[in-house]
Amino acid sequence: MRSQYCAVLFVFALGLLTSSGVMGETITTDQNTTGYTVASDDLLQTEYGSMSFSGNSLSRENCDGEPALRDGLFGALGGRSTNGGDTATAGSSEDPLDILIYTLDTSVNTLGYDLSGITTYAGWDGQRYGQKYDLYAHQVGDDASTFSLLKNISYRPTAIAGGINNTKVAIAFESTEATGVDQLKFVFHREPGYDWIGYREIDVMGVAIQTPEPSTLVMLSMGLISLIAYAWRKRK
Ligand SMILES: [Ca+2]
Ligand SMILES: [Ca+2]
Repeated sequence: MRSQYCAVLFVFALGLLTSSGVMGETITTDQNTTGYTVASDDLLQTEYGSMSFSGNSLSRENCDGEPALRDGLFGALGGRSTNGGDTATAGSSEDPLDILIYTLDTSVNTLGYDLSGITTYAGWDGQRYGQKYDLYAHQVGDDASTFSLLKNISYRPTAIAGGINNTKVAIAFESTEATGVDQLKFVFHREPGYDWIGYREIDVMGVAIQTPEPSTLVMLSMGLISLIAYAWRKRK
């Protein structure tokens, strides 16, 4: 009896922790001078629908602009176009802010996607290697303007001397944090003294929410009806 009581208390405590957000997303950061291998099979590439951008520019210094963020390449070290970088510059100004919205394809996966994580990469031959943005998600069925804040990212370690600096920010979500998602919004910020940052890739990891097959639904309903009938007969 005592162990049952403890088990109930444990489950209750776990529920409280989860609902208060204590078990929220985890952030891992990394910095190097050698570059990163990025994903080419993430949702932003396999389930890309469309994108919209408002703000200043994602192609300062003749950089490649938005397509660089979902092409599966980190690109040559150095970032700016003259170095052969694969780069979108973002955070040009705070007025107006650079805002990028990605819409995932929900023509087949109508219930949206459960996200497990988002990883962003930056790199430059000077000081524009840090990352600073706010990440929001929109869920299937919500009003067009309803986005919920997932995370504020601000990561700019001291430069590794003598090297071309690159950074990686990996956000891992709990299973219920980013569910039924069909749009992601990135609001980019500048860093003091550096009006834009050289982003290289945005990898969005997750799975499509499966719509139950009609036959599965019928079988489930029949099973449920049988159970209710059995319970009812037993009571009598
Ligand atoms: Ca990718
Ligand atoms: Ca890229």
